[in-house]
Amino acid sequence: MRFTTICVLGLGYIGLPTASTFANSGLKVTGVDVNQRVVAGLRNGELHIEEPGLRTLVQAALASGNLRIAGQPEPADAFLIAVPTPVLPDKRADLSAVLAAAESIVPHLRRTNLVVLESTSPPRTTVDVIVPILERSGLRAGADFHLAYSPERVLPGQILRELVENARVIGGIDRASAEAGRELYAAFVRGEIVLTDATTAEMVKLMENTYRDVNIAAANEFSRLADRFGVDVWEAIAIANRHPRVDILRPGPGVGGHCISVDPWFLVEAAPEITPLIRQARMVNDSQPAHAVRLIVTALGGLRGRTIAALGLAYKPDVDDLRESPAIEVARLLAEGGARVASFEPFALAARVPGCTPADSLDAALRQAEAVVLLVDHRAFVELDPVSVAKAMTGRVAIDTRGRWDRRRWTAAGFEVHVLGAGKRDG
Ligand code: SAJ
Repeated sequence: MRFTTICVLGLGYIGLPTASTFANSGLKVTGVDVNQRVVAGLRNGELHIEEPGLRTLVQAALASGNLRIAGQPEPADAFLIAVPTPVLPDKRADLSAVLAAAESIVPHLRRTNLVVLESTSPPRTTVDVIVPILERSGLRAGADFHLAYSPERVLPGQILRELVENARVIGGIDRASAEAGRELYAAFVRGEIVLTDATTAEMVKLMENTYRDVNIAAANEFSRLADRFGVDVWEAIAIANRHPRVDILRPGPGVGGHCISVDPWFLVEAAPEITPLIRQARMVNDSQPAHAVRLIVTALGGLRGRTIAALGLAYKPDVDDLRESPAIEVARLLAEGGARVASFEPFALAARVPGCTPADSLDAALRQAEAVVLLVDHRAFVELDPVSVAKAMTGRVAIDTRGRWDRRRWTAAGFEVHVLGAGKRDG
């Protein structure tokens, strides 16, 4: 094995599980983070992020002696950059963490090293941005050291399994770099390892998340059309999806998380004049919280003084992640419109939304409520018993922005039920 030591820069949702998995596969890993609180916490076995199974994985890696946590990089056979690339308020990619990480490697770079960028990045970042930085070492990319781009593609909530089982794309700046990447990741990847060039690998990552965003935007627009034309979008999608070449995703209150709601902007920024569809899809999904609020306004005949229990604030089911969450935006808009909103997020009880009162239990959220709104389809919310919910509330209005509640059961329990995209009334 050519790689025995590896330095992982960035110990977040991707870097930490990746560093720990390499360590548990027998490599000597230095996990680096610039945040001193993260470094201090991890040295004591304390995690700053939530992901099923991650604590056990990290503790095993630390206990084995193969994972060391540090504040700066050290010489190693391979360097892996897994730092965040958020978007700025004007939707341009913020590459500052990637640049800083690459610069921090320069003093330690040696002949035959491999450097891998994993952070989601605009097309050509590896060849146009990373190469010149690393060549400040005096070494030549390709001739002296290997360089590759390998996107992470794991689903939050299932990171540990997907890290190992998913197909892994490795794009080298040349064939030898891609081959070196394959040798490194073969330490733990069980899925297929596909080799390509660096810019193709960057595009693959952005295309995957953009495809999903555009598909959800179509579903969201279908939900608006269904509301307009008296059609139940859920029934219509279920029927359309029986077509062998159609697979429409689910409408909802919008698209959140730090991936799908962010990555398409990298393509729009890189080539605005040829990406009108991608930009428009982003705008449809970003305006969907306001559409959900319109549904609620119609259902309640206005917002001022109405008491609403908002169920869920996370960006998707059964995670604690609140980043870019459309549920938060809906709750905020309801409060801004004058409603008295009790918000309840069982996975993040400390979550706060401007203008809303956080509830520490479902009962506390429902107590004063005339309306209950499903914003996140956490399993516990989907499985709620409408009869018990009715007993806990003062009113009988149920609004489902996720298309998950059984209308007949909720109606039978005495609720007036409104579902996003269900323009058609029962019958
Ligand atoms: N959503 C809908 N309707 C749907 C599916 C999702 O409204 O039918 C919403 C969700 O509620 C959520 C958002 O979209 O707000 C994104 O959720 P998600 O589960 O689709 O995706 P992420 O952001 O958690 O993870 C994605 C994944 N990408 C793809 O499935 C193509 C994951 O594999 C990537 O690794 C991850 O982005 C990433 O890090 O880029």
